[in-house]
Order: sequence, then C-alpha cells, then structure tokens
Amino acid sequence: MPKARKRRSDGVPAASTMTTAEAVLATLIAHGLDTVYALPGVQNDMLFEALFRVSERLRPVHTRHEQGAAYMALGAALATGKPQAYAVVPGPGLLNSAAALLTAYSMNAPVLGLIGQIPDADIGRGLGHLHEIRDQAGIIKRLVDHTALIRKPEQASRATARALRAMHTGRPGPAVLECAIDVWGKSGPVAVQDPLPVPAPKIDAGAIRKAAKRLGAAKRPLIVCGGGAQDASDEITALSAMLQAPVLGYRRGRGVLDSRDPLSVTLPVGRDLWGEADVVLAVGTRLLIQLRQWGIDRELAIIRIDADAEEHNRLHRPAVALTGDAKPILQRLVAELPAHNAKRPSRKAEMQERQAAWRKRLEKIGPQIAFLDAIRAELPEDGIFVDEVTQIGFAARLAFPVYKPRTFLSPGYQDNLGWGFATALGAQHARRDVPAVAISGDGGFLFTANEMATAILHRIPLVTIVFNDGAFGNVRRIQQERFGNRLIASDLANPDFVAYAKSFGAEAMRARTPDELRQALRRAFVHRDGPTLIEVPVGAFPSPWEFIQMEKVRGR
Ligand SMILES: Cc1ncc(C[n+]2csc(CCOP(=O)(O)OP(=O)(O)O)c2C)c(N)n1
Ligand SMILES: [Mg+2]
Repeated sequence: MPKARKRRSDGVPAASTMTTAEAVLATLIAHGLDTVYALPGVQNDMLFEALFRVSERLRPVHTRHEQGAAYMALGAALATGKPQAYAVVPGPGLLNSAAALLTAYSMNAPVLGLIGQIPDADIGRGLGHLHEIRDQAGIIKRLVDHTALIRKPEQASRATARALRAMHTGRPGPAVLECAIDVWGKSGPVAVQDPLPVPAPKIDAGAIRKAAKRLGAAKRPLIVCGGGAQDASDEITALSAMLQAPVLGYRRGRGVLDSRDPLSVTLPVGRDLWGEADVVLAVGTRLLIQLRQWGIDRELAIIRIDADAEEHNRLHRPAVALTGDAKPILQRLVAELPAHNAKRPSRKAEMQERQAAWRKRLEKIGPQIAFLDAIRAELPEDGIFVDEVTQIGFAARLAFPVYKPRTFLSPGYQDNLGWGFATALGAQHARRDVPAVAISGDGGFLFTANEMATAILHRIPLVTIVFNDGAFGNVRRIQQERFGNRLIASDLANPDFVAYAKSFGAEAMRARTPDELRQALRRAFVHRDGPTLIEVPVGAFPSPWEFIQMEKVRGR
C-alpha cells in the first residue's frame, strides 16, 4: 500500500493515502480475514488490482459461478464461526450469489458481500450500464439487515468495520457493501479502522435467578439447542449434567452436546421428551418445530435464550426470556443453578433405553443409516459433515452421530437443494486441518458441480459422496406415494460422475455398498492434495418423513 507513515502490529499501515479498495482490504485484514471468495469483472477491476498487492495475506479464491463464491464464504463462516467475505459484480453477479446470501441470512452466518456498482453518478438513472439492475440497494436491503454504499475512500474503512460489527451484533448475519466502478480506485486519506466494540446486552440478573429456580425445581427438564448454541457447548454440557436434562439438537443444534452422551437426542426421542417436559430451556432456536408441530400447553414453562429479543414472543410468551449471546448467559446460569437445583439421580439407563427403542423404530430407514455408519466410522471425530437436501441427509439429521460443535453443517430453514458441495468446499478451505465430507444427491450435486474446477485449482481436499438414484428422489417418492405414481419432472439424466470428476483431474471412485463406501473413504481421506468424488449408485430409499413431520404431543 502506498505512502504508509507507520505500520500497526498486523502490518497494516495505520494511516496513509489509499484507494477505496485498499482501505476495504486493509480493514478486512485488520479484522483477521484471510480469504476473499470471488469472481471478478470490470466493475471490480480496481478491487482485484488492490487484492493483487495484499494477496499474501488476503488470498483470493475464485470460483466458476457467483453462487459458488458466496456458498464458499458461507461454508467457511459456518465451519469457523468467523466472518468471511466474497466479492462479485453487480446485477447478475449479485443475483447469482443471492441464494447463498439468503441462506446466510436464515442461518445467521457472518458473510460479507462486496458487490460492485455502475458509475456512481449514474446509480438509479436507468441508463442501461453494464450489469445495471433497478434499485440494487433495495434488493440487497430485502436480503440482509446491514448494507451501505461506499462513496469515497475516506469512508471505506469505517463502513467496512461497521458492516463487520453488524454481522456480530444482536442476531448475527450477513452484510453487504456496494461500491461503484469509479470509486474503488479513488485515493484519499484513510485511517484503517480497528474492530469496533460489539455492544453486548446487559445480562438480566433477576431473569438468571428466575431461570435457575425454574430449572432447579423442574421434574422433567429438557434443553433444546439451535444454531445459536453452537459456541456454548461447554456450558450446555455442564447444565445437562447438573439437571440430568436431555439435550435436543436437530440440524443446526447438533454437536452442541456430544452424541455419545446418553442425554443427547435428536427429533423422535426429543418429541417424546417434549411431550413429558415441565420446563424447557431453549437456546438459540426458533422452536418452530416444537411450537408449531408438537404443540404447547400451560403445563410447560419455556425459558428462552436468544440473541434477538424479537424472537422470544413470536409464537409463544416464555416464562423467562434472556437476550444476548448464549455463552455468557449460560455461564451465569451454570453459576447460579447449584443454589436452586434439586438432587437428581442419573438418567443414563433410562435414556439408553429410550434411545435403543427409537433405534429399533429407525430401522425403517436402515439402508440410509448403514451408509451413515460407514461415513462415521471413517470420518475423524472433529471431521466436518456437510448435509444436503437428499435421502442420506434427511437420515443424517436424525441419526448421524455428531461429536463436536460446528462439525455438522445443515442448511437452515431454506433447505436449499444444491448448497452442499460449494458450501463444503468453503468449509474445507477454511478448515484444512480436518477432513470434510459432503454428501449430495445426483440432483443437488449438479447445482454447483462446476466448482470441481475450483476444488482442483485451489487443491481443496474435500471428499464428496454423490448418492445417485437417477432422480429428484424425494420428489419422485412423494409423487409415487401421494399422487398415484403420476411421475412428472423428477427423472434425471446424469453424467458418469466418476468420469466427470476424473476429467478435472480429481480422484474418483465408485462404491456400491456401505462396506465399499468405507473402503473408499479410507483411501479418500489420505489424499489431502485435492478433491475426491465417490459415486454411490443407489435405488429408492424408504421415506424418513414420519420421523420428521410428527403429530402434536401437547395442547391437543
Ligand atoms: C433450491 C431448491 N429447489 C428445489 C427444492 C425441492 N427439492 C427438495 S428435495 C429435491 C430432490 C433432491 O434430489 P437429489 O438431490 O437427487 O436427492 P434425492 O432425494 O434423490 O436423494 C427437490 C427438487 C429445494 N429443496 N431447494
Ligand atoms: Mg437423486
């Protein structure tokens, strides 16, 4: 960077003449980011020119489609819990990235989009500039909570720091910065902004005591975890042990309590427990399934912890509501609880019995579980599993054992087919130290299969398993079971997936049984220099839906 007067400890010049692009990038570096997932184009040429000069510290990872760039940033954010950035051109570039941005919003993931713009003076004039789109800022505003247009270099660093702060303030989530083609390269005096302090809501001591009393006196307490509990694993584990309370985690809440703990449960067992509970502690979850599907009545008191105060009363008024990050609140609760807690015998034997009974009933989806067992047997305990909207994924959400937080990445309520492969590439790129495995159906994989080229170029050692049934299998089964076998728009023509992957230079193999999958994974995890694809040809799988969409158990 030019004309630096003095350097900070992170090597970023403290104050100097810089371009807007240099100021934004220096601020990202000052906030600890080390990668920009990106797809270049003329509006962002000056951004990439600046990136060239700092690319030792802020590495560009370019993809083959903007959705790949944004999904990779999302995967990196989910796997690390840290902010991640992507950069794309305006108009079609923004829209191509929009499904990932939407998913980042629904998953509360700290993803920063750097989006180009047409010439500053012409924004909003409808002149038909390259990639112009009507009211780009308005479109972005509907997708994220925080967005700003950078208009000059003097503003750039503070605007970037503000966006990064917003991504961790209250409910976390994505943010977007727009910058015009003629503004990225403009120079001016810039002071690089350090991370701004994130305001933390004061923890309500009265509410902590109330919650501790309720929980301490509860006969059948239950803890429900969502994505907001991912960074509070130690505290949830401690509370669960003190209360002998089962911990229900489904999808985004999985891995908060280790699946090997007999108190760790997923959906079907969790529903039984919900039906019996007198007090529920809900941490970082919307409780949508519980309140909408399973029901609620006066016998059940709910204690909610959520970063977003608006979440507490959306569906039901809780007995106690605590607003803020789960971890510090739960630390206070763990300290307060012993003064109020009843003496509690171990529920280990009872929980083991309940789990065994449900494992028997889940034998209905035994074919899926056999493949999951093969994956679990080979994936190390801290390895990352990236879920998809596919038969093996639906079963994984119920039955794949998860041992650590942030190692089971499952799309939030968007449940958007095709997120998996590119998101997993981002997760693996950001966490090269552990193996990552993505599962996909043949339908979902081809949404971003082009990013195999990205995996090769950037040597990302992701292992991808494609379960190929020649169909949008989930759709096809619904048509068979509910629509008299009138099959429409659910059959698929596929490439030879092994040949496809090999044509990029990836490792690729075929496995036909759970045993063969296990052997293939063993070979794949050793190969750390680039991607591996394993195709598993499969037939139709039994439906898992009776275990996911279940009847009411309360408030009938
Ligand atoms: C973005 C998006 N489009 C469409 C759907 C609807 N959908 C859900 S599952 C599915 C089929 C999935 O097919 P495949 O990936 O092959 O998995 P399979 O069910 O065959 O295992 C579709 C189209 C969706 N969830 N998300
Ligand atoms: Mg399929």
